[in-house]
Amino acid sequence: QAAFTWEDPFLLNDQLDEDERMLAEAARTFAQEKLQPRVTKAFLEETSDPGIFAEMGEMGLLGSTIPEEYGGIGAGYVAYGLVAREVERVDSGYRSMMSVQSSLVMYPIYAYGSEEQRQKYLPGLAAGTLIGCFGLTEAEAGSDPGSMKTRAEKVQGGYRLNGSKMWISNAPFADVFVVWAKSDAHGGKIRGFVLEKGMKGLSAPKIGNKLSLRASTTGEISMENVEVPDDALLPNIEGLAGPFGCLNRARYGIAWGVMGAAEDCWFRARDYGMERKQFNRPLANTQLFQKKLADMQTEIALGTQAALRVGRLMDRAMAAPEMISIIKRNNCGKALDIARMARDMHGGNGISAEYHVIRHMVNLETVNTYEGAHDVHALILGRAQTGLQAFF
Ligand code: TGC
Ligand code: FAD
Repeated sequence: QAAFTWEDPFLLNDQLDEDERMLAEAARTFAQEKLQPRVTKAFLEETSDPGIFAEMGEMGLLGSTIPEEYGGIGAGYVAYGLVAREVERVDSGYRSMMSVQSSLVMYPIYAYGSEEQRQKYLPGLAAGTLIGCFGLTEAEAGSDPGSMKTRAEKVQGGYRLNGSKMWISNAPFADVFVVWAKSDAHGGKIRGFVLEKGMKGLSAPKIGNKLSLRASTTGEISMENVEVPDDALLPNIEGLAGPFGCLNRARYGIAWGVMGAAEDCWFRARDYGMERKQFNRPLANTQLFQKKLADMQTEIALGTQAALRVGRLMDRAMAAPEMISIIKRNNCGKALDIARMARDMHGGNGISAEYHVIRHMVNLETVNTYEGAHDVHALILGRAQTGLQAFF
């Protein structure tokens, strides 16, 4: 009879190659030794240390899929997903910092940028000496980014940008801003521009009082007649396919990341139930407690297996965006259920920062919403099955 490894029911680790295992192990050690000890304070004080980018860069965790000539490590998408899982095992906010930099800033510069743009920005972003942000969402254009109001107008030698972006991760301390705007010189089509901190008319105030994702800094981007040169335009993409091409990668990483947060909740709930006694026996010695552990184990085993499958397809350029919608939507929803369950299983202690599960729970509310809300991914999947557009 084959042995059963309860923490890794389908032997996921066995399905990885040596390089993937080594990178995941290095990411886990980094996350547990360098990030875990400071997360509670960062979350409670609603601050993130920008120095974390350089630490991640040194470990090769930023833009890991980008080729080495631009500062990446040329890793595959399974490896990228495994890193997201390890970082989010500590906190969704730290994974957010990493995935915005990797998938939403480095990827578009690499995939849609000129050779000069790649050389100028990618090595610094990979090292974490430059910090990036991605401006798509506006106050009145969230799930429907096609209705954005930000405009780029052609001027002599460049473009003038006006508009504002809302809910932008990393913006308050970003050096490099990938911003999406409708460009009059391109028939009103959406185009990407690379802006830099310090440009006249550009500011990025912090959004305070968040009760979720507090260890990641979020801001607005305000652009008042910001003039950029012609070479700030990302030359090789137009339309919503530009931002969505980046989002495919980030959403895929989230599908892995939230499984890391869910695993942390599951393991903590199990450990708590083994120790905590009520009615003269450990909580883990009750049927209801064990049923919850079984539900957690099952959803995590299925969710990580699905993420691995999509990752393998991404590495062969065979992953359709709808596959990514399935895993982003389902893994976020299940991780949120698991975190809520773990919070309940910890009783009163479950509301304390010391036990970590409520932090994961409130973080996952954001992760379930950003990069395509849970119901928006349902509509993407409904459209793919029926051919009927139900967004409007
Ligand atoms: P639709 O008509 O469906 O498509 C318009 C154009 O875009 C193309 N396209 C895609 N291309 C590549 N990958 C995808 N996943 C794509 N989805 C669509 C499509 O082919 C078409 O191209 P073309 O050339 O024919 O024009 O667009 P729609 O306006 O009907 O939008 C539908 C909808 C709801 C699916 C879409 O707008 C959507 O996904 N909304 C969610 C918005 C979202 O995800 N925002 C994320 C903001 S960034 C963020 O949250 C970062 S948080 C990160 C962190 O901190 O970790
Ligand atoms: P809305 O679009 O107003 O949606 C509200 C609710 O209505 C949701 O439940 C949604 O599912 C539902 N809904 C919407 N349309 C429909 C429909 N047609 N049918 C049925 N239900 C519908 N954006 C960036 O560009 N860059 C970033 O770095 C970034 N970071 C973020 C960080 C944080 C902490 C947060 C909270 C958000 C971030 N976002 C970022 C923005 C995020 O992507 C948006 O919040 C998200 O896309 C949802 O948009 P919205 O908030 O405007 O909600």
